[in-house]
Amino acid sequence: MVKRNPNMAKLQSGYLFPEIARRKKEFLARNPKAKIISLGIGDTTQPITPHITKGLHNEVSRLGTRKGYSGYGAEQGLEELRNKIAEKLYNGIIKGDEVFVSDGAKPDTARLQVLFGSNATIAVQDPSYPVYVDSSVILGQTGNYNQRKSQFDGIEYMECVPENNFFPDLKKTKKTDIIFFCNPNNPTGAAVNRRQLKEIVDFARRNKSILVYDSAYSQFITDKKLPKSIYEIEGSKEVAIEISSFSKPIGFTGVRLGWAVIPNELLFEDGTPVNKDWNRIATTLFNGASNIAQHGALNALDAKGMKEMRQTISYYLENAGIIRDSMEKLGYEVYGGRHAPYLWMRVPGKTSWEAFEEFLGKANVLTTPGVGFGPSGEGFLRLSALDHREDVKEAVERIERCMK
Ligand code: PGU
Repeated sequence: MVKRNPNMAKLQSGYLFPEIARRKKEFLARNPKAKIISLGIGDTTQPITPHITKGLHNEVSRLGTRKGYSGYGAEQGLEELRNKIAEKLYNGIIKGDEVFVSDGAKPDTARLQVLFGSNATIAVQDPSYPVYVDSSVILGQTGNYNQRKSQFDGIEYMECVPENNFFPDLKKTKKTDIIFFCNPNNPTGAAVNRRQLKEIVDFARRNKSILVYDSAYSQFITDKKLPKSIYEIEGSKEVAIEISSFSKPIGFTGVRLGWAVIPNELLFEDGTPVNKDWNRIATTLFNGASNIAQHGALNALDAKGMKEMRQTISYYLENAGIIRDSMEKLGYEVYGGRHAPYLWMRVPGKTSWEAFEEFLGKANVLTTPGVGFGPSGEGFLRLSALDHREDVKEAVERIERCMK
């Protein structure tokens, strides 16, 4: 028999979201009549808007014709889309040939870990999107799990809590090869200002680290003074990769489309351009994003599509406002929801999983336990606002009624 990859055994329980789905199923088996509303996984609910749908549709029709058919595309994505991302989403501060279109930010994270290899060391915000830590564990970068600290010994956890305004103390942060930094942050919803982002870039430059900046929620930033992209910060091109996604802003969670930006200036120690190796990884482990999805995105990035995108985002942010107002009325300490579709809420006197079970049991509302995002998330819940308005309203009504 084949020996199991020992790194798989180091992963703590199942991946967070399937674990939540499992608990939901268990609850429904015990309470078959319960009507659960999910403010749990950050999955979109609103239909893809008309102009973007048209982009998808037209490509499907073309594929059904002899003249319009296309097979494998460029692994890096359609040139037109790469240029349009650079122009419309980055105002030309990066170039099209630095954009690598993909099937999403999650698979790009996994491929980046393969690129960095098993000897790389990583730092993460604590709490953060669990994929950074879990992919690092799978690659064998992490050392052992420390039960007492609820941390992996080989990972640098940068505490981001209300007490430090969700911004890490970099004086206390050890040097690592890679720093994962998600802004606006999942799960806390916190968005950094320009000065803070410059601190992160300067820190990476001093330590000669690579910063992997996850901007999956950047389109939710409504304050024009706040930076959306890492490349708005001087000196970032020599240290930063940006990964991002069409999942949340245009409802492509199921369609699947994202991108990574790897600037030409970013080099490894021996002088090899990082994007040369990324190209090798992309051409070997990935066969290009779906041509249908890419044509949807082309429409999303013209004037009509961008307007639709803004409308979708406003809808979700209004949901976030409804949830925030209600939870504050109930006396909860609530963060986020202004530049991200997530609310981050303290649950005093309870563990995250206890609060998760209580919300599910009493109000039949599914949430995400904060501890699933890292040890500093203990004692918090994350609520997603990516839902139908009527479900959001009903969920908060139920919480107000049942959780007083
Ligand atoms: N990056 C961040 C920070 C995310 O929160 C998510 C999705 C992704 C990347 C994934 O983007 P794709 O482009 O769709 O691959 N986070 C959701 C969904 C859970 C999951 O497992 O991805 C969430 O609820 O946190």
